[in-house]
Amino acid sequence: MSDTTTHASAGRYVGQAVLRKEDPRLLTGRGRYTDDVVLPGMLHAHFVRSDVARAKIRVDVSAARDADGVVAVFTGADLNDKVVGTMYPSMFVGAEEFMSPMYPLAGDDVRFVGDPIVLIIARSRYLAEDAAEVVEIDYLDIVAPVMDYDTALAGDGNDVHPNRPGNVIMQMAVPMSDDGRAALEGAAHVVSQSFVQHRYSMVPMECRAIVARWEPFDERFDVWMSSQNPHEVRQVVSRATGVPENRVRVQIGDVGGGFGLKSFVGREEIVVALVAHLLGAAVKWTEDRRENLIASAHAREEKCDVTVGVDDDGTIVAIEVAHFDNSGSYAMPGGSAGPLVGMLLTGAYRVNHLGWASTTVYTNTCGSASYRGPWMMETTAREEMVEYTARQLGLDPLEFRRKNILRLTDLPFASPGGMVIENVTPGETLDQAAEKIGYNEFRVAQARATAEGRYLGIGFAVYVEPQPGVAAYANEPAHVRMHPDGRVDAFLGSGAHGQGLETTTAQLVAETLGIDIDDVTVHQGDTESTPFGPGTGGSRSGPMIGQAVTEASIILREKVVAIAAHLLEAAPEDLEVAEGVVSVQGTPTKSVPVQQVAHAAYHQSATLPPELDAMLDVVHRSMAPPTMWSNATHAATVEIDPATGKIEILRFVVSEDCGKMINPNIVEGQVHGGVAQGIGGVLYEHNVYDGDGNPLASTFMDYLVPTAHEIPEIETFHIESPASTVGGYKGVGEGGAIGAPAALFNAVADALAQHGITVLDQPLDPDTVLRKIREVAP
Ligand code: MCN
Repeated sequence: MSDTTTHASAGRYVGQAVLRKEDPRLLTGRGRYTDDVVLPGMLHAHFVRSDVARAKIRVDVSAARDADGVVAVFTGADLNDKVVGTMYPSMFVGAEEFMSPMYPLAGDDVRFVGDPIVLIIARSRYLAEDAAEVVEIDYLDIVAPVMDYDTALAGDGNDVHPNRPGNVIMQMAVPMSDDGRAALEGAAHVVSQSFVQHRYSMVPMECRAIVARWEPFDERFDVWMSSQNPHEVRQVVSRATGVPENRVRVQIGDVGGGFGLKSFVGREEIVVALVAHLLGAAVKWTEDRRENLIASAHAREEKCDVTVGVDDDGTIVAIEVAHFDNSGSYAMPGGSAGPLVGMLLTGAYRVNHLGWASTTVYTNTCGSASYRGPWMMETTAREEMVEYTARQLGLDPLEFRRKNILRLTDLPFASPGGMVIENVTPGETLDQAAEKIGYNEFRVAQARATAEGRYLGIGFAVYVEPQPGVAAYANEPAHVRMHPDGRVDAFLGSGAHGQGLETTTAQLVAETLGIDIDDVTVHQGDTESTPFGPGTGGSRSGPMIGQAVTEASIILREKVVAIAAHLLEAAPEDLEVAEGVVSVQGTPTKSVPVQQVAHAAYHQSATLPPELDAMLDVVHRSMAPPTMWSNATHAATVEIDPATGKIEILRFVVSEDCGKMINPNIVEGQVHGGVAQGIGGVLYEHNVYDGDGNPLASTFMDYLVPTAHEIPEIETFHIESPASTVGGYKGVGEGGAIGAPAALFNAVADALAQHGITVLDQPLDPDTVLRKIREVAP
């Protein structure tokens, strides 16, 4: 269900629910994923991984080297000194000492179950896995792993990495100002509580995968990889192997979901490229599901201790938070969003004082990576705290939010986290979500149900989300080319991972150029033909690719119009382009098809005035504002079965504002996908470990990803307040995963609170919920 009635400005394509161009290919099984790449003589890689979380190791690979079909076997001793430059992502080169250590394979010791120890290269994956059986690994000095914040921060020399003493990856703080401290301490009510979020992960359909081929005689590196960022892959491969960037070509093809996991180049992928270079061969590695669940990357294991000061009239005067992030043994960049959790903690509220501290620790677990809205703990902690505080103070949570929420009239708002929030509609989406979910009616029904011993609850979450416009994200390229037949190619610097950029880009180009959408082909993910770009991440392709493609198309349209003006002997300003024809406004008979203009540009250049720029090829770099914001309110209602602890989601409503929608279908698909991941996170998914550091969820039998059956209908509503970017588009891709967890958690907490039960932790599996219920109603 959706309500997209606010499409006053919808064009022929932009704003329309155009069917996705990529779907016929994907839905008929004709997508081309990395594992589909098969090269002559291609070798296969298999990693032998640690079964122990923390130990010294002694490795004997002699039998494996002699095994059938084995071409080479590498240990850390063979490989770790072969990295020519660095394995770190471009944005962290030079800052390696502040990041997790990064090297190809385990050396003398292992740091988590799944740590890659040996790489076997064989003629087939089966032979490589057979050879793994005869690799001998002795685990010596097995010691208790560091698993949690307290052990990690105990300061007793119990270090996960000897060269990272104290187990702290990152520690930052902006303490409360004196004024803020006075406001907090002087508030009529001060409420403190801790909220935790458990470890869950991205789980793409296609696990990580790479095919790397080094041609020593051509000095050419070809890499096919499942990635969100082809140009970054090229840089990383170049730095790690020493092959110059212009000798490396990266192609990403179709990507079966990235969700942040594929933003950066992982350790195993770099190892495969390194080994392909050393062997002068083509090598393929496709991560299997077990590897993906235990050793690719995890996310979300975080804790926030929050204190809120509230005046008697319900005004929030100050918030203080201590944030802790368990980022495992080898955190990928982005796996620790600590500072952003602190800076964003006041979120969509008119709060003037904030103090925050954030500590990210190493543990003997799988490292973390960015996951759709990597900083979303700020929303989880804040929104759970808002409802908890309301309950403590006897306030209605909706009215408490309304008292403090930012509305259009409050903007721009200089947040105490140091950001300027603008072009957002938190109050407006809150009102819309409350109305659509029928808040008042639900409260009446809930009171009746509670009296009957039923467990009904309603919860909200409101967030504002920044889209980055700094560092590598400060600009975005677009290359638009019109061919002699009038058809157009658009080349993007990004690498789509499933979010529909082929369609939305074609919509923008066709709309701006006034041509048919079927005459536009979008190219991305090949470093040889596309302009350098920062890849897909941070929900910025709506605003930034949207802007870049529109600007490039405007420049191209101006060229087309200038040539048409010459052909029609008219003034350019009198011309318009629509439906593939350039015509004089008001005199449609005086016209020339775009195709004829393009033909003239290429084939009649001698007859065109020399000052006319007839090169129908526009390479454009578009500058981003420092930050762009989008926002949404999520609302959920649930009923809990007190006999089993099972949670049924009755309704899930999203009121979102991603500015003007390029494609409402795609926007809603993005919201639905993110919400499904949020629901999975709260109710089903858990990368759980035992106390010895053994991962207990290593198959889909134990790691429960929700299916369509578990996901309710998601009712999506829109408010379209434009951004300051050209086109006014704002990001939407991550929002579902940011807002859904807290809204669902709050609904469950509300249902339990009606019966005097408090819940503060996730996951909310039936066992946990039932135990809570039995504590008060045995
Ligand atoms: N869009 C639109 N109108 C807007 C804004 C966006 O039509 N006003 C469209 C865009 O053109 C794009 C899609 O919506 O096709 C998402 O755009 P945007 O919000 O800008 O997000 P990105 O394209 O930058 O995608 C990144 C974001 C992130 S960070 C993750 S992680 C993510 C995601 O979106 N992972 C995904 N969506 C995913 N969707 C799929 N299918 N698979 C993933 O791995």
